[in-house]
Amino acid sequence: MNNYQEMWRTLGLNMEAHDQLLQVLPPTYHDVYLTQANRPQGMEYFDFVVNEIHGLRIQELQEHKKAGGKVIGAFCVFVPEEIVRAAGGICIGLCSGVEIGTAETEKVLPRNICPLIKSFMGFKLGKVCPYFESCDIVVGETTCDGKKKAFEILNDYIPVHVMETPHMKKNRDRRLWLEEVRDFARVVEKATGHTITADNLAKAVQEVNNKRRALQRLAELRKQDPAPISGKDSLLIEQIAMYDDVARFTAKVNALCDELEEKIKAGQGVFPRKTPRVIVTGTPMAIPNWKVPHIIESSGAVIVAEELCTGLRYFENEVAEDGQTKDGLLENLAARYLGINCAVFTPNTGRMDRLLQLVEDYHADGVIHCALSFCDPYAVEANRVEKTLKQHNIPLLKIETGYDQEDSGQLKTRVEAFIEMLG
Ligand code: BJ8
Repeated sequence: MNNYQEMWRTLGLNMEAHDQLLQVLPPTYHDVYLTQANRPQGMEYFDFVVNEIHGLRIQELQEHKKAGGKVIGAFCVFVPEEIVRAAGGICIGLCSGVEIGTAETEKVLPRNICPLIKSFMGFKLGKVCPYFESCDIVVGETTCDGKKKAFEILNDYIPVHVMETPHMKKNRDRRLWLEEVRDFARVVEKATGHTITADNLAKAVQEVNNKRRALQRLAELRKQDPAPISGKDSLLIEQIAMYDDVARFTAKVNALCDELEEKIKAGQGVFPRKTPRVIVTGTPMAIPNWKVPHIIESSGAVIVAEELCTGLRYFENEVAEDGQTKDGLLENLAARYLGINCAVFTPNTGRMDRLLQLVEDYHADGVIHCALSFCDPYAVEANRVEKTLKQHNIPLLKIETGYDQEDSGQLKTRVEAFIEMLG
């Protein structure tokens, strides 16, 4: 990482704070990831990506920028990355999964606000994220109120384009969302200086669909018992999907799936057969937030699916590839993205139906609902999840937590008791 000091300085990072951040990651990663037994060999690539998290990928972004390319940051899986790709740009998911720059952040945001919002503001104000500092613009959305209002403040520090995401899925909401997608295409064209055409958009749709298909293939393999891969490793892959090079990432996930298919044929897995199987649902778990999955998998269960935006919601629906014109493809994009079951929608019955289906498909023994502290949409919707699962006699554990480790012991006790009950 020392080779990158000059690059980080040029990006204007706060070198002292950045060094501190980089010192925390390796020991945590070692404890959470590298101590797992029977990890597939294909995880080596993803370990390498984490090892180079502020190195090689940032260098690639800088080379892209030197050649005249633009980098666009996003915080939500509603942002259609295909549009950025079509215009020759790179779309990066900005992580927001760690407590950072709290003192600075609390000068502009209330203390008691969702840690994800605090985190992205902390990264920007503290100048510690080379991804953020590589972005030409970032894209916000009007999903929850906290994010929506925080983007007004963020706009003081970096240009922010906000997409109006509807909160219902009626026909008039669909029309509004399509207009937002068309507007976004115009914003991206202006920022990149490249015209989006039917051809470059069709190509981008196909490439991102291929990434989704690789992730779907991985998800499909996790239906097996014994589980061929841990939930923690799967989550890591889903987190990396947000910022890695699309073609390379797709190839690496497919290579990993080839290996897992062989292991399944040989009856091998990472946990013993009949290990209690859990589905995790709730707010996104942005890198490096591995707290709850680590607690679950070190308490005797395996996570078999994530009904999360860092999970199935990101890759489960593809964009229809049959659009003949640019506008036809934009319509297909708008339709696909409005299928995401985020808790900001009312009613959000699609999420309940999906959860029931997942429990059946993945032969899950129980569900853990995990909401970030102060996240009203998910904490309140937990009630609907509870009611739905109860009607079908599916055990549920509800957790609300932040990024700090203070409640880890207490959470572990609750998770262990839940898993024991499942067993
Ligand atoms: S599509 S889940 S990525 S909005 S956790 S900031 S909701 S207070 S992140 Fe999300 Fe898009 Fe929806 Fe997915 Fe607000 Fe809740 Fe915080 Fe949240």
